[in-house]
Amino acid sequence: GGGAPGAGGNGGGSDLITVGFAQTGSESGWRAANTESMKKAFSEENGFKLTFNAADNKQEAQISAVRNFINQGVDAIVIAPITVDGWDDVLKEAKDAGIPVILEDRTVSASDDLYASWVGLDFEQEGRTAGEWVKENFDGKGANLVVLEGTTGSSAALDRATGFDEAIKGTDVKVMDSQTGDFTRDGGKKVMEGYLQKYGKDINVLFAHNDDMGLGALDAIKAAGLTPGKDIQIVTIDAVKDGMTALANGEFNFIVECNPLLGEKAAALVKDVVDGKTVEKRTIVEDQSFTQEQAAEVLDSRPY
Ligand code: GYE
Repeated sequence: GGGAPGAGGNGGGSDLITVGFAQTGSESGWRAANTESMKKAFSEENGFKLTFNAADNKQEAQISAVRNFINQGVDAIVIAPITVDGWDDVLKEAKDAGIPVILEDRTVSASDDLYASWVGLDFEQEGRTAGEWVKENFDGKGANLVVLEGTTGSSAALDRATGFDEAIKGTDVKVMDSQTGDFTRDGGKKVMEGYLQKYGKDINVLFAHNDDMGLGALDAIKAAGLTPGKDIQIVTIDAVKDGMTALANGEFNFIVECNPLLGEKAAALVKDVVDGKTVEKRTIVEDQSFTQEQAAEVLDSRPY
């Protein structure tokens, strides 16, 4: 926790907007890029005094971080909610305290009058794009697919699964198994080891809800004597540097982008809300997708 900068010779900071940011944790490369983007945008130079908290992927820790921000009486709270459910009470507490809440990245199931605004990505569309790639490349060939799901109960995992399942519906792509790897490399590796033990060489496609789990799975696949990208084709989501490198090297086959650079948009929303301006309830940031050839072309110019 902590991280609030000290008085930096700018008059004690009374003119700065105080913001508490409750981040999920540090589970992935995407998260590292998102945290950096947020810290940069919520800098003193830009008129903010940020208190950063990372909850190590634990919902209770994240909720208590938000409660601490309410008790501190910050001007605004930003949350990247780990899971969709469980937010009603603490969001009501913030509302009663007159502290506006801006969500970034993932969504919540709570009523949208409990927060001022959300900025993030269309996770369902990301899943659909991944599923359409699988459909195009495997329908009619009888694919045996396994899934590495993101954090259970997170909107990113739930919506990606919905979009993906919709896209492969009615095809002869068989989903052999689907388990959570918690969006981490380690989780992806462990779950993939289990899949390989159980299904062996029958697996020929892997859909990982993020790059990091796909990268962890690469270790398991190689250890099993198989060639990733060939024996098992791999589609992931995020397009962080390590994922794009694996794609350019032929170890991944397709990546759907998920843009982590949400800091500036979140900071602009906070500023407007604190100034009493009306803001959009939802802001969706556009994503692209990449083949192996496209990854090789753009790799050097990727900012994260
Ligand atoms: O895809 C994953 C991260 O919520 C969009 O969380 C985010 C996801 C991202 O851990 O890498």
